[in-house]
Amino acid sequence: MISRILRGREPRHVRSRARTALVAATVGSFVAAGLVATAGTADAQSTLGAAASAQGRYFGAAVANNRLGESDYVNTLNREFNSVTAENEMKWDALEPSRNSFSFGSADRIVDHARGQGMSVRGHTLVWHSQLPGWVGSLSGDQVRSAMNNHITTVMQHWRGQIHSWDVVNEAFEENGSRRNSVFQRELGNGYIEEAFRTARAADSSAKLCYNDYNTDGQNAKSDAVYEMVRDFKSRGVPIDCVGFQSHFNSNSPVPSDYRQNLQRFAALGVDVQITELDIEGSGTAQANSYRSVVETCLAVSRCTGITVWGVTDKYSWRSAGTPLLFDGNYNKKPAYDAVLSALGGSGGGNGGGGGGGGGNASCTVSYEQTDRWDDRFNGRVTVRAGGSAISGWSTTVTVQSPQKISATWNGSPTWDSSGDVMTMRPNGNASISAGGTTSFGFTVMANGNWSAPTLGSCTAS
Ligand code: G2I
Repeated sequence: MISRILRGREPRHVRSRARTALVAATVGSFVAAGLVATAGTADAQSTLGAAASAQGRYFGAAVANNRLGESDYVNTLNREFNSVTAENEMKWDALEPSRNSFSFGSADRIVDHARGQGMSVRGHTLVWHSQLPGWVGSLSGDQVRSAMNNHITTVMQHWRGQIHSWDVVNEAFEENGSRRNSVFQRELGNGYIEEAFRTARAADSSAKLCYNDYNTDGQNAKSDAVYEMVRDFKSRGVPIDCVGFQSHFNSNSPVPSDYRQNLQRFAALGVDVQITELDIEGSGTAQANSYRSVVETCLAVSRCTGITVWGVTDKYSWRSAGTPLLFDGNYNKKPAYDAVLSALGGSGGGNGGGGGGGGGNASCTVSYEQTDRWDDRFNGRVTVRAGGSAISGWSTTVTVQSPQKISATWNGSPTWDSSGDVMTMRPNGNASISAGGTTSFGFTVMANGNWSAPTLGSCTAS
């Protein structure tokens, strides 16, 4: 039954074979890589990611590659979040500083870190007027078209199957709802956004494709223009899966009173909505209340699939002076953190700790994502996350639907029920997990015509 025992990720040659098969296969209903099934414990969750996961959402942070060497930064990231966005490393100037010469190193480090932790990744961003290298601005006409399509294709194929959602086009509208005067708009006209989305779908059919913007959180001329574009795309079959609402708030631009209605009207068009760059300037109770209302808004909209805050700690925020994030400069949890955790249904934070959250009994949660797909089988990964206390053992079940068969496993010790459909997985050298920390195991499912995701039982910790 167990034909291969591997540690960690699939080796490179297996991964590239998967990519070849993926291109050859007709996969109209490809399941996006990402968190698709979760199972929690009866206990309230004590980290943002675990609490969001129990609500069927992700909770992410923007991260900077050059902070990943700082232990408090990385420990807080690993403990609390289950999704990441590269704050700058996937922008055009970082990835393609000169024409057709790509440098993926810094962004690869972020993606590898996230995947090693079982976190999903948001890709930010492919087509944007800002952080655009000078050479793009000096192109004209069809040169812009080929540069745009080449950039989208090369970048998306580099991480094919590894990015949950891509911000394909970012900030293309002015406040009055007209199109922003970028090189793309000037040289290619209104059709460039549609072309970018079509190119993106062809490059990685497993990624959700988002349009992302700021000051579109409430209903106004700008969000009306984006709404009309999404409505038009959906009616004509232009591929778009999600709309990102950046949600940078401060006293001049507070959380709008019609936030929920606005997200809901987009969701009603048949797209997911995501809160992609949340930060709220302020402090204390006022800031906590604003954060709480944002979380409640997302939970009230069933297609609001997750929230990303625009940084881990106030000290590295792009608006550092406004202390807009959930952890202060010493990585202490702020009142805003407690408000977010409790709005997500979690508990056990407490001010100022910055440590591992609340104590209590050993607990864990599990989440599943598909990591690869061939024309006859797919690979899945289950991430096991400890609750507020360190654990020294765990087990969970993975149930597949006949005629599916699990043909290989790695990073775990499986046992099987008599039908062969229910696998109970226990540790294989990865029993001990620190509070909020994770491990993962993986497996291959022979689809035999059934491509449904396996279901997970609850996680039992000791
Ligand atoms: O401006 C806030 C965000 C608005 N939505 C799109 C996001 O991509 C954008 O992020 C910010 C980053 O947080 C900043 O870190 O984008 C800025 C650039 O437009 C980023 O700032 C840049 C500085 O301008 C550069 O001088 C610096 O080299 O960050 C770079 C890396 O630290």
